[in-house]
Amino acid sequence: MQDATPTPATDPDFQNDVVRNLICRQARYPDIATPQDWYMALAFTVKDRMLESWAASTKTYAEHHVKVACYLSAEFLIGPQLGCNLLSLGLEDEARAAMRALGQDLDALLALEEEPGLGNGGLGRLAACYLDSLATLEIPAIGYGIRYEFGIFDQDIVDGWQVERTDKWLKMGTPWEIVRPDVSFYVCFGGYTQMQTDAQDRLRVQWIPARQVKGVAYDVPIQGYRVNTCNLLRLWKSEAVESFDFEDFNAGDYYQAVEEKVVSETLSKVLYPNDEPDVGKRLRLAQQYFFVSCSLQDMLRLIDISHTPVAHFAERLAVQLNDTHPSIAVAELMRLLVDERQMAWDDAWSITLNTFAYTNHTLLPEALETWGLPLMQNLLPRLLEIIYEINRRFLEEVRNAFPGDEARVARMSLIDEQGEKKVRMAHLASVGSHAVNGVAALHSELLRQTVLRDFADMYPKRFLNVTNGVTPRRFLMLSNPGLASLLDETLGAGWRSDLTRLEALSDYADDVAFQQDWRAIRLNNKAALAGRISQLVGVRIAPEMMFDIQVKRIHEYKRQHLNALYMICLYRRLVRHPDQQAAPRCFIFGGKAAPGYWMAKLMIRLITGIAEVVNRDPVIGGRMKVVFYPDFNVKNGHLIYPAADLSEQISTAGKEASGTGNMKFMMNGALTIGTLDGANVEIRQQVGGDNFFVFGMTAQQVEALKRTGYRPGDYVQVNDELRDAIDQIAAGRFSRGDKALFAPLLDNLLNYDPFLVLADYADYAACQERVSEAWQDQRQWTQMSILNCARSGIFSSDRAIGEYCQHIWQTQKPAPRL
Ligand code: HBZ
Repeated sequence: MQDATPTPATDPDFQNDVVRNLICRQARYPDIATPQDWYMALAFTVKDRMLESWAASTKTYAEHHVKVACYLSAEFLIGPQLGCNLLSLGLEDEARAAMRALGQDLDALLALEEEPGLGNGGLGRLAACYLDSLATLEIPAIGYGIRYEFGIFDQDIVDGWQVERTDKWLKMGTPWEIVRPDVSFYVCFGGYTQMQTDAQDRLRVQWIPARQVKGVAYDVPIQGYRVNTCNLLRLWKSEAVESFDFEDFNAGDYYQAVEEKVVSETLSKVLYPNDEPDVGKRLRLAQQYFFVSCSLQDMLRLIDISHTPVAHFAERLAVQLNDTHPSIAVAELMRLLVDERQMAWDDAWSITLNTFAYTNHTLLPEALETWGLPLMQNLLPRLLEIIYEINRRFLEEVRNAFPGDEARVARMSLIDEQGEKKVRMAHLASVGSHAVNGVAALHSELLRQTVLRDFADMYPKRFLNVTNGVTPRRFLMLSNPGLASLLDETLGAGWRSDLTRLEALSDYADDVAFQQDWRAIRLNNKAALAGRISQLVGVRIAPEMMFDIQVKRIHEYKRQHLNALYMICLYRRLVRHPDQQAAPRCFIFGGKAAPGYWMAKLMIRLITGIAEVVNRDPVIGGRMKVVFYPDFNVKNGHLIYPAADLSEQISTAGKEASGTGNMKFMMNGALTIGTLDGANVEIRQQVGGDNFFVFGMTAQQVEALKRTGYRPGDYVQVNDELRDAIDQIAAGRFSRGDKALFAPLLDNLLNYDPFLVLADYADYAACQERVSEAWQDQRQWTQMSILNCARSGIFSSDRAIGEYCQHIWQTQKPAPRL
């Protein structure tokens, strides 16, 4: 059976267009063109095709008066674009042939592409997956964000340590954006407010800013997969409002003008590289307000040009707040409606509430964003007034609903009055949104029970769950073409537009011939990764080993050090038993540490230290290897996910909101070793307990243990192997004899261990033994691998976006015109 996926007709002009673009847009002729020139020419050719599709979409949206979903996010980690766009347009073969005819290798050109690293990790990547699904499902949508000149830093590993290098993704220019000087808005900062009477003699507040910055739109087209729909990601670049006034400048004014230009342009200069908020960073708040204000002004512009009365704003636009980073939008929309459009407060509030919805991505108390009042007052004085007014009305509502409960009022207030006073952004987002969601079932439940409990009490219907999803275009079709073809041959192409159809694979799970094909593809993927690792870090790995992979940001709650402790145990066992051959394993890590997060950097150093010892130990031979893969990013992910046998998802239960790497691995046939945390819980439900290696305390047990007093040292006392591993670290075994190096890490573990690494250790190690045993039976393992892929369908971002559209945004694909 073969389902037909719509593939565009062949494109006879393709090759000519590449040459034309080389000459007219790159200003090069073929004989002297560099691979970079060819890449640009090819990318322009592809982008032009997308813009045709974009024009068709825009026309359809305008004619249908559709509701548009706006996704507001400080981060969009979109990854390399060329491969995905070729895939979506169905032009891969065409492009390959055209480039071959021009003497170029498509894969070499793809490898040249610099990815826009406009995000830190899961949250930014999720936003990118959602844009992909919105376009593919043909939902009218715009992503709004910041065009950082410098994205997330590039990571080098030097002498075992992380070294950050500036990400200059724009140095060769990017072919994917369209600058729109005509779409630009002014954003105010600082100054003061005053009362003023308007034309109708009504009192209005006027904000007299100290300075203004201009935001200019840079659009990145987002092509849907094999559909004639292309949406936009609109990123704002900051610019100085005025260029120099040469007529009457004097030296002093000139330098003042230059300085203002520099300050204004700084706003969109650099992405903050932390996956937790930067406490009190003025520039960060300015960035947030800058992109939010530009985006909302742009939405009002769209409302105006479609001749829709502003009163109908919420019927035409649904705005999703990706975490609290854009949550100042609640106050900004009120300002735009009340101050600039002279709307009554209650009417404006009703629009605001119906427009916004808020997604929370973390329960960690230290990660909940707050802004000190002095900073808010100084940078955004009018916004702070509006927040006070929202709060005054809101607390009145709380007092009415819970008379006499002043403790509750204090807990729920938008202003934290303890210590230095702060605005609680999660409260602002929850009060100003009609829907609040967590990103996995467990996380949404814990959100209701813990950080937003009072809000869930007050507005129970507002709270819902939308489990995350990832795009199968990038993370299966593009990065695992071998597997994708096998799926096509076996199931037809229907799975490409409906990933739940992978379920039909279950029938083949113990089919010997199919298993052989499955293993051959996986071995091929593993050989490719091994080749790359050998080039990058000089470690040679046999593709037949078990590839045990943990790639994600480095964080104590994600517990890379739990994995490290187990590696040491295993290493010590192999040293003691030189003849033991069982389950040769290669442990592969990747991920960036926030530059100021010392403990995370030390965790990297521990892993590289273990690698140094294990990989050079002749007694170990090929039985175990350890690799830290530098600079884990979206591009490197393409090679890594399809090559994993085992996916490590080992965060402390209750701490990882969802995880999305877990889904990418599963989709590619990796088995998971994981705690009952985030979306692991649902992954396990889907694949069944027999096909998932679960270990560790539950979120409830974690809380109970903390309540009763956790003593990490006790766990070391009763576990010889664990004690030995810790002793080895302390003795400088993995730090070239330096006994002091890891002391802070060990002290923290032995005396505090906030993420219960030691409490979960024994169960983790026992679970790893079950993994090794399971690996011995390759038929059984392959069967589990197939079942993991088969049951990954619901973790497609298409499913997640379907839920947002249905339950939160009330948006849909425009019906075809008759
Ligand atoms: O969002 C992640 C969660 O940790 C992960 O569990 C979830 O799957 C994913 C998508 O929902 N959170 C982040 O990635 N958070 C950040 O990157 C971040 C960035 C800047 C901040 C705070 C958090 O200021």
